[in-house]
Amino acid sequence: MSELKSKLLSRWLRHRPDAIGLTLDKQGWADIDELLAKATAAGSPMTKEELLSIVADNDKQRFSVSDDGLRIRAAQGHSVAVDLKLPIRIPPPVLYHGTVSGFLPQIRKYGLLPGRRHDVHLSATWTTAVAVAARRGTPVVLVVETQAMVRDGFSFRCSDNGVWLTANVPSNYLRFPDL
Ligand code: HQG
Repeated sequence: MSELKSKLLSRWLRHRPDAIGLTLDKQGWADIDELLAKATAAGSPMTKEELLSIVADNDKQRFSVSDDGLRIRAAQGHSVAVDLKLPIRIPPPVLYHGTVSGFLPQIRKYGLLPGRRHDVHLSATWTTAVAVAARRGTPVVLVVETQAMVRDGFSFRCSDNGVWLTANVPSNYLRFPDL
């Protein structure tokens, strides 16, 4: 049950706040009481206790609650127009991107593109990249030469839950496995 509710929260806070008549502020925050009232009115009732336990138990810490406890937002993964105002940070010298072999011809040609999300999502560890890729099929992990990208002026941000974000990764910064 809370799995389903967690998916609904992701949907409302990343992609479809309008599905329950919710408005996010420019930085992606929703008022918690308003969200609960609108979810209930839209036929998907959720209590504050349920919401807070979804936030606390979420396997990937997908949600952040504001310091005053009044607001909630998704840590990353939005398709709606928000600016999380995450600070620019220097990433580790390499990061990883998990994908599947069917996408490789396009990635070799165009590099990593954000698609419908705001940014390309990169993982700090090989293991995490494998898990991201496994959602789609047999994992293929690309190594991203972030040190060279920083040198060349690309900027990176890191979400509250440790996902590294950048606008795009041209293929010359990618190391492809020998398949
Ligand atoms: C691929 C989950 C063709 C890319 C995960 C990926 C992550 C291209 C797919 C987060 C391409 C996009 C993000 C290009 C990239 N041509 N395909 N030029 N460039 N791709 O879901 O990185 O559960 O938008 O390799 O754990 O898979 O939502 O991105 O396979 O953190 O919290 O296009 O989503 O987190 O897929 O996953 P996605 P992603 P949550």
